[in-house]
Amino acid sequence: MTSDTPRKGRFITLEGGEGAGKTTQINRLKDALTKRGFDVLTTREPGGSEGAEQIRHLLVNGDVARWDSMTETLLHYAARRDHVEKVIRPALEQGTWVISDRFADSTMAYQGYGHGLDLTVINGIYKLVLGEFSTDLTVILDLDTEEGLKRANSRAEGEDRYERMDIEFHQKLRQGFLEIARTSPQRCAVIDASSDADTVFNALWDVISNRLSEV
Ligand code: Z5A
Repeated sequence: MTSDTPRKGRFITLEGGEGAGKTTQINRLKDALTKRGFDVLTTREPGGSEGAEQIRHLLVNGDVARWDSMTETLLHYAARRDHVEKVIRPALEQGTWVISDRFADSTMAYQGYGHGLDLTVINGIYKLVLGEFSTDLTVILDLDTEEGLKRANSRAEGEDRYERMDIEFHQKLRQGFLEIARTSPQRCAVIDASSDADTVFNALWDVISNRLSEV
């Protein structure tokens, strides 16, 4: 890359079960990267663009059994396509670092490992919708399922359709995230999220600075 080539942004995602602390850590990470001179955009899924936020409303509210796993996956991918094309890709092209609270690994964990939709079908939808687009780094915050639900319930927000799913479902998706990390070690890192927020952030920062050479 010559000095005239615009610097491309990096795409980082945080993943994990309910209440793992993603939002808390993303805010800290944004501050730390901004202090080092990076332009940082934080966003979330489902949502992150105007259209995707409208689809989010259909996904996080209402009856637990409102969608079958295929319909739910297609809704997440419709939202994701809009989010990537309207927000994430343009920001990366401007050199902005984008940090998203959840992305495609959540579909694999929740709709695949959790709800049992065939993993190869989900991979096929990914390729169809996003092609070769991928994260530069995905950090999975791993936390005991019951502790995560306790933390999430303490917020009482209302967008709780997933939180109301049974404990076995949440345990399956926790194992799903660990399996994703095991099969994609170059792209993913797992952090123990059970400690206090400062300790978790120190572990997150170690991963960011070890894996991304610009930091
Ligand atoms: N979903 C899906 O099924 N498929 C998909 O493809 C995608 C998503 C993209 C969106 O919810 C739902 O959509 C999600 C999966 C599904 N399931 N749910 N619910 P969301 O993203 O809006 O909600 P969430 O992912 O569960 O986020 P959350 O509950 O907001 O959790 P969090 O961001 O990981 O945690 P937090 O808000 O930072 O912290 C939660 C509480 O714990 C809060 O009171 C903190 O102050 C506290 N906290 C944070 N860190 C700590 C530590 N270290 N110790 C103690 N307490 C802490």
